[in-house]
Amino acid sequence: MNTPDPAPVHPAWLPPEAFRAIGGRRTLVCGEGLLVQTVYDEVAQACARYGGTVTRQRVGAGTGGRAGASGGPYDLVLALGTGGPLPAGAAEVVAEAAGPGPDADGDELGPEGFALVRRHGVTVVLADEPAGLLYGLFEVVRLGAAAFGADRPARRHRPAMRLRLVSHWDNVDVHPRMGQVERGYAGGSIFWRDGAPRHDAERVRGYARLLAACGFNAMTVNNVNVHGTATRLLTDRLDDVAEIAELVRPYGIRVHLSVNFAAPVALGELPTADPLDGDVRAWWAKAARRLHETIPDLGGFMVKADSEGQPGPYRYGRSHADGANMLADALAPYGGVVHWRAFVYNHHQDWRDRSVDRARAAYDHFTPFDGQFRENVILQVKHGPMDFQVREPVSPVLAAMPRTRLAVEVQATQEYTGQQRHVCYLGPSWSEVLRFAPWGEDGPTVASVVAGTTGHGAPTPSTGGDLPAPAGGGIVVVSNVGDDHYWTGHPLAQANLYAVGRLGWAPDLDPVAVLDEWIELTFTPSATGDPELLRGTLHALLDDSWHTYERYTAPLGVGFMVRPNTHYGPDVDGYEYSRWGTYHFADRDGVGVDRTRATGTGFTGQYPQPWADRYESLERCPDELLLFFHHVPYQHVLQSGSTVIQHIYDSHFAGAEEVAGMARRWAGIAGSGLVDPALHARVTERLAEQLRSAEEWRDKINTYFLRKSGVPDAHDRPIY
Ligand code: GCW
Repeated sequence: MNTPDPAPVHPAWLPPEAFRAIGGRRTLVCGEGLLVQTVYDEVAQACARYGGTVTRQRVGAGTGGRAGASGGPYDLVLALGTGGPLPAGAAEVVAEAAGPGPDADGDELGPEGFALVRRHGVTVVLADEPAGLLYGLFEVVRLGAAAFGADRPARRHRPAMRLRLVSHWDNVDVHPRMGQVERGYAGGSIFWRDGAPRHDAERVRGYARLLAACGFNAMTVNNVNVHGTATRLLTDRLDDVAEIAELVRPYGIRVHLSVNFAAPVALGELPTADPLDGDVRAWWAKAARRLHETIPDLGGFMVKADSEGQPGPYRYGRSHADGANMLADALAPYGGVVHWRAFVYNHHQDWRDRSVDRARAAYDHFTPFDGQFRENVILQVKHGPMDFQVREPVSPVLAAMPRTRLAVEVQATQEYTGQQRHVCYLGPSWSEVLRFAPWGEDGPTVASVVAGTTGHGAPTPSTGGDLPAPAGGGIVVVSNVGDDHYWTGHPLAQANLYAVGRLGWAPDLDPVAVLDEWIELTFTPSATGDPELLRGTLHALLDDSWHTYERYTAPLGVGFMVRPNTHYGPDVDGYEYSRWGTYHFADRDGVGVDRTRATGTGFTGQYPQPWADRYESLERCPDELLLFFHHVPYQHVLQSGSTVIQHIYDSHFAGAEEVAGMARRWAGIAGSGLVDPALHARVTERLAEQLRSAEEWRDKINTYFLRKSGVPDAHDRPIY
C-alpha cells in the first residue's frame, strides 16, 4: 500500500544549503501559534546543520506580556508585533520596522504581511500574524547572506492577492483514460493511489513547505472532474481530506475540496440536485457543517458545473448563480468560499455552424449574472477564452464583471505546452496576463481585478462609474506536481510552480528576476565550480523558452493544432472537424478565425475599448494574435513586414533551431559538477525529446501550409 519512494524527494527550491545564512547565526523567534512554531522549527533545523542558535520567546504565563526579554545579541529577530518586550538592540530596530516603510500606504500588514529591516547588525522581520512571520522567514531565505549585509530600510511586504491556490487535477480512483492525475506529467498523485490515500506524510508536508516558500496559501486535493470515490470525500471519506489538511496546516496552506454538483444524487441520497430544492439545500448545509466540524479551516469548494459532461444547475433549469449561491449559502456560516469555474461551453459543436464560437462562451454564459453571485462566490476564469493555449488573448470575462469576485486560472501542468518533456518557462506568459490592462494602458490590470483593488482610485470602467471593487478572488494554478523524484517530471518545470506562486504574491515582479531567485535557491548553493556559468546556462534555456515553444507550434495565436486526446505533438487538422469548437479554418486561400464584429463571430465586441477596436482592426491587431481574431490570406503582410506564410516558415525553422541550441548549451555543462549528474541526465533526455518533437512540429506545420497555400519558402529551405 504505502510504498515510500526509496530515493529522497528532490528538495527543489528549499535545499538545506538555502538556509546556510540563517543556520549559522543567532536568531530569536517571538510569538505564539502553530505557524510561529513552524518558523522556530525551520530555524532550529538550519541551526542544527550550520551551528547557529535559536531562542524562542513566548508570551509569559500570567504576566500578560513576555516573561522578560531573552538575552541576545541576535543577528535575526522574527517577531510577532503582539509579542511584548524585546531584547535591547532588537527593540529599536523593531520600532523602525513597525513604522511606515518607504513604500507603505498606511495599511496594516494584514494577516500575511511582514516588515523587514536591517539596522545596527540586526535583521528584523515583524508580522502582525503568524502567517506573516512564515512568509518573512522565507523572504530571509531568499535573500540569503544579503539579508545580513548592508543596512536595509524598513520595507513592508503584503501579498497582492489574498487567495493563491494550487488546484490539483488528482483523481482518487485511477481514471480509465486520464489515469491517476488528469493531465499530469509527473507520475502519480502525491495524495491518492488506486482509490485510497497514500499517507505519504513526508512528501505532502514537504510540498506544503515548498508552496509556502513561494507564496501559496491554499490548495485543492482532488480533480475538478469529480467521479467515483472522489464524490465521497465530502462525506464518508472526509477523514482522508482531514489528514492532508493536518499535514499542510503548519505551512499556512488551507485545503479546499472539489465537489460534484450532483453529489446528493450520485451518492444515492436524494432524487434531485436542484439547487432551489429545500432538501438539496439542507443536504449541502449538513455536508458543510460536518466538513467544518472535521476540518475547521476548510477553505471551501471548487466546482466544475455544466462543463464537459459534468453535472450542473442547467439540468434543473437553474442558472449558474442559483447553483453557486446554494453552495455559498451552505459554506457561509463557516467563512468558506465557492470557486465556481467559468469554463462552460458547448462541446458538441458542429464546425459548419459559424454562429457558435467557443471563445465567446464564458462571457455569454456568465456576464448576465454579474452582481447576482454571493460575496463568497469566486468566479474562476481561465486566463484565455479557449483553453490554456500557448498564446491566447486575455479572457474578456475578467473585464466584464465588476460586481463579481473574480479569480484568474492558469495552468502550470503543461498540457498544451510540451507536457514537461519540453522546457517551457511560463512566467513571462503569466506576467503578461496579470499586467494586461483591459481598459487601456492607464487603467487597472488583470492583477488588480483579481486582487480586488480596481475600485481603489481607478474607475471601474465597464460600468463607467466608480463602483467599489468586489473582494478579489486571487489566482488559481493547475498543479504540475506528481510523485516524480523531481516533483514535476522535467526538473526545470519546477520553475513554473515557483514563479506562479511569486507572481500571485507580487504580480509586478519581473519573471526573469523570479527565475533568477529560483536558480539561486535551487542550484547555486550546492553547485561546485562557476555559478555564473550555471546561471547563464539556465537562463539561456529558460528565459525565452515560452516564445521558442510558440515558434515551433501553432502560429500567430491560432492554437489547437495538437493531437486529439493526448494534446501532445502536432496534428494540424486533428480537431478541425470535431465537436470541440477549436478550429483554425485553414484552406487554400488563408487561415484563422474571423472573430470580428464586422464579418465574424463578434467576439471582439466582448472587450472594452481600446481592445475591442484594436483586435477588430486587421492593421492594428497584434501579430501574435492575428489568427485568433482574423481569417487572412497567406500573403497578408504582418506588422513585422513578413507575410503570414513566410512567418510560419521562418518561425518554425527558428523555433526548432533554438531548441537545438538549448540542447547544445546544456551539453556544455555535462560533467562540470555544476548540477547533479542524475538531474543533468534527466534534462538531457528531455531536451532530446523536445528537439525531436520541435522538428516534427516544424515539418508537419510547414508541409501542411506549403501544400495548402502553394507558396514556396522565400529561402528555399527543405520542407518535409
Ligand atoms: O484543458 C481541459 C483539459 C481537461 C480539463 C479541462 C478543465 C479537468 O483537457 O482535462 O479537465 O480543461 O479545465 O476542466
